[in-house]
Amino acid sequence: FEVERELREAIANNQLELYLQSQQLSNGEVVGVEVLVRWNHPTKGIVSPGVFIPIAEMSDLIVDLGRWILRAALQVLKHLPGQQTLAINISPRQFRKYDFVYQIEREVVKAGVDASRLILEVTENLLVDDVDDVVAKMKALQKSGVQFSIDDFGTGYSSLSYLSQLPLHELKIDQSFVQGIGEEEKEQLVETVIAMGNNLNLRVVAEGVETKQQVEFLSACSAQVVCQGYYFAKPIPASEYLANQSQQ
Ligand code: G
Ligand code: G
Ligand code: MN
Ligand code: NA
Repeated sequence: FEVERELREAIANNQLELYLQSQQLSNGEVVGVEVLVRWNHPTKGIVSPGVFIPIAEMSDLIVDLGRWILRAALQVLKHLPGQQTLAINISPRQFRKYDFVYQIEREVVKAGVDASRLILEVTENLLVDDVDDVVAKMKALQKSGVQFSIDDFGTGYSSLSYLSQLPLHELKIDQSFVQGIGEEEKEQLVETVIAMGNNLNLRVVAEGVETKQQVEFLSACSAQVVCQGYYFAKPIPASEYLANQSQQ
C-alpha cells in the first residue's frame, strides 16, 4: 500500500499538523477546542483525515498515528487558556488495543496536564460489540479524570441502554441534524437530544453550526448548548490558534 508507506514517512517527517476548531456557548464564550488532524503532503498539498484515517485504520498504523496525535495535542492543551477543554477523535481500532488505557494515562502524566480537560470522542459504533471491554476501559480512564464524548450522536447503532451504562461527559449532535434546523422533524430531534443530554447532566455540543438561525434555535433549546461550526470559526492550525489566544 503506497499511501500507508507515505503515511509512515509523514509521521516521521512531521508532515502531520494539528488544526483546532473552537467550541463556544451561543454568546461566543469559548469553552474548548476539537483537534482535527491534517496531512501536509509534499506534492498533493493538504490531505483530509477523511481520506487518510480510514487507510490508517486498516492496520495498526492507526495506533502510531493516534499516539503521535495524542502527544502533539497534549502539548497544545498545556497552552490553552483557563479551563478550556481539548477533544481528540479516537478510532475504534485504537480504542480496542489492550493497552489503550495505559497509553493515554502514560502520555497524560508525561505531558503533565490536567486529565479532566481532555475529552476523548468516540462514535456510537464502538458500542456495537464487546460493550464490556468498552465500559471497563472508559471507567478506568474516568478514574484518572479523562472525559468521554459520543461523536456524531444520532447516526450510529448504539442503544440507549448501553449509553446509560457509560461514564459519559458529552454528546455531540451530528451535523446532519443541525443542518436540518428549519425542518420540523429535524428540529424535534435536535430538541429531544438536547433535553435528554441536559437530563443526563451531559454537555451537549452541536456540530456543523453554520448560520445565525441555527444558533438562535439551539440557544432557545438550552442556554448551555455548546456550538461548533463555521458560523463561529473554521478549524485553523494550532500554532495560529495559540498565537491568536496570546494576543487577547
Ligand atoms: O476535519 P474533517 O475535517 O475533514 O475531518 C474528517 C474526519 O476525520 C472526521 O470524521 C474526523 O472525526 C476525523 N478526524 C479528524 N482528526 C482526527 C484524528 O486526529 N483522529 C481520528 N481518528 N480521526 C480524526
Ligand atoms: O467526525 P467529526 O465530527 O469528528 O468531524 C467533524 C467534521 O466537520 C470535520 O470534518 C470538520 O472539519 C467539519 N466541520 C466543522 N465545522 C463545520 C461546519 O460548520 N460545517 C460543515 N459542513 N463541516 C464542518
Ligand atoms: Mn469529532
Ligand atoms: Na461529528
